[in-house]
Amino acid sequence: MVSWTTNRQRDASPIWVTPVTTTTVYVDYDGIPTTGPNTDPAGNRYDVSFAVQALQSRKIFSPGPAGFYDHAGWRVYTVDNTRIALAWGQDGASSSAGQPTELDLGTTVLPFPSLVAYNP
Ligand SMILES: [Ca+2]
Repeated sequence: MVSWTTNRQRDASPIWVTPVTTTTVYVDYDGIPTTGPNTDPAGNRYDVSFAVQALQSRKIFSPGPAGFYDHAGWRVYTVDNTRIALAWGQDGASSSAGQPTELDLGTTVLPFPSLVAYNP
């Protein structure tokens, strides 16, 4: 009999972000710009931000809680029009050995620009 156990005490598959130029990357965990503890220069509410150097690969981990490391619905953005590339995938440095259900998956994150509308 095989016992399948997984270390669910950390986020083994973070979001990876790389900006074209040095910028601040903002993360809003629920994707709702009217909620969150902080306010960006554009007036949107967000959860955390990071200063990221040009072409640096920065990992962004889910805050949890343990066992529920979910990135669904996150909004990752800049406010200075800096283009960023995002991917989601396993981080070998944050993974555990012998974790059969800690899947080695990954994908690019497609950009969805915000709709800007106004009444002239
Ligand atoms: Ca929010």
